[in-house]
Amino acid sequence: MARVGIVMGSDSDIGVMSKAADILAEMGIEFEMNVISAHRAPAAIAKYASGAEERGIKVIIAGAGMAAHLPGVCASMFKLPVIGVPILGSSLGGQDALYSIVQMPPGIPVATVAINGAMNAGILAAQIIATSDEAVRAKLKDYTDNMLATVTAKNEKLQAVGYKDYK
Ligand code: RP5
Repeated sequence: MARVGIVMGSDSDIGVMSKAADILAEMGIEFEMNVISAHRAPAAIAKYASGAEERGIKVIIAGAGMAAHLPGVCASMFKLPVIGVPILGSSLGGQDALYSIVQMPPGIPVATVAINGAMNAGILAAQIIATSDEAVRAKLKDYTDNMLATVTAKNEKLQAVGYKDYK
């Protein structure tokens, strides 16, 4: 049964939002993925967000570009955490989506990641799931241990060869 709902406003968002899916899969967390636009399919997003908790969804990751009201609409109807991913997709460089998502008025928060930051959205969702799931907690620890090993190895190489020969 899916525990995380990934939703986005358009199929043009799938390339970015798949980064959230990939990390959830790596953490062994079941997820569902849907394209449901808040402005093109308002009744469908209302049904999706208001029914998500009953379906077992613990976190929604909502990605959208431009006016990017989808995460806020989800947060208004889903009482558990919503993570918003601003998608770069306009002449305003994604700042339009970032400001739309991060500037939620008081009372209805959306935890907002960087422009195109779907990978961090997936990790944050995994951390929320890990508050009550030891197996996911252990996978997150492996993940951060691997990052530490990687960056440590890079520094050791830099110290060994010097910056001019670092490739
Ligand atoms: C938003 O409008 C979507 O999230 C997408 O990022 C943007 C453009 O949508 P398309 O015109 O590519 O369908 O709803």
